[in-house]
Amino acid sequence: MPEALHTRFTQFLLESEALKFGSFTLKSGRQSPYFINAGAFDDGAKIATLGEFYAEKIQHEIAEGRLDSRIDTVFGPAYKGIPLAVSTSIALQNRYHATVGYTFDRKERKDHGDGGIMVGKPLQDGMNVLLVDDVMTAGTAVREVVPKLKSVADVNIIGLVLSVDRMEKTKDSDLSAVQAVENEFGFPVFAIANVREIFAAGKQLFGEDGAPYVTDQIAVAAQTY
Ligand code: OMP
Repeated sequence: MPEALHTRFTQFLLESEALKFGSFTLKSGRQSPYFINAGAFDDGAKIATLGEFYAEKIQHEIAEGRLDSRIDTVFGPAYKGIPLAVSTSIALQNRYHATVGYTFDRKERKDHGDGGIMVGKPLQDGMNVLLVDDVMTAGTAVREVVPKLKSVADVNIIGLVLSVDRMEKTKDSDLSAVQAVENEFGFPVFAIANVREIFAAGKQLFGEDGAPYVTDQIAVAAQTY
């Protein structure tokens, strides 16, 4: 039987050194003993593999009936979402013969040429848009980008696919940030892996005594969810 998607993804995160242990200050100001850096997928081989993980997750969720099979464009918020949207649309084409667009936003409005705030497949009313992003902690990034998309066209956002769900709780409820976003916007959020799966797979890959430093770090990091 092939290894589970999240186990293969954990191996890829570790090999690419995208999963780091130490002391990190997050965007939200929280401290964390681990950090997922999507910037580590910095060559053609890694970004192509990353796109294949996204495409596999998307196909799986479509097959399970949790995600609409009609995707008009994959949207990745600037900047880190740009290579995600592009590599995912390439992988959907190459692996699954599914032709979908890719779209991303400009951080600053351009006032010459086409003058738009979006690049790639133009957004139009009624289009099915699938969001992709790297990591969700508090959901700040997605809350910024949804109104931006809606200001351009009345698109249907059919879901959000992340690399990693850090499974962090919101400040004022028992919900995780992912659950809060699902409730707030009414679309499903999927992650190729969540931290619980990553740390479980990490232990399995390293063995209990194979790499004490890593397993100790995993134990500390696991206390955050
Ligand atoms: P939210 O927008 O609050 O959900 O935070 C997620 C963003 O924080 C990501 O898009 C990254 O820019 C950054 N981040 C990581 O990349 N990896 C992490 O492990 C944690 C964060 C973070 O700062 O929370």
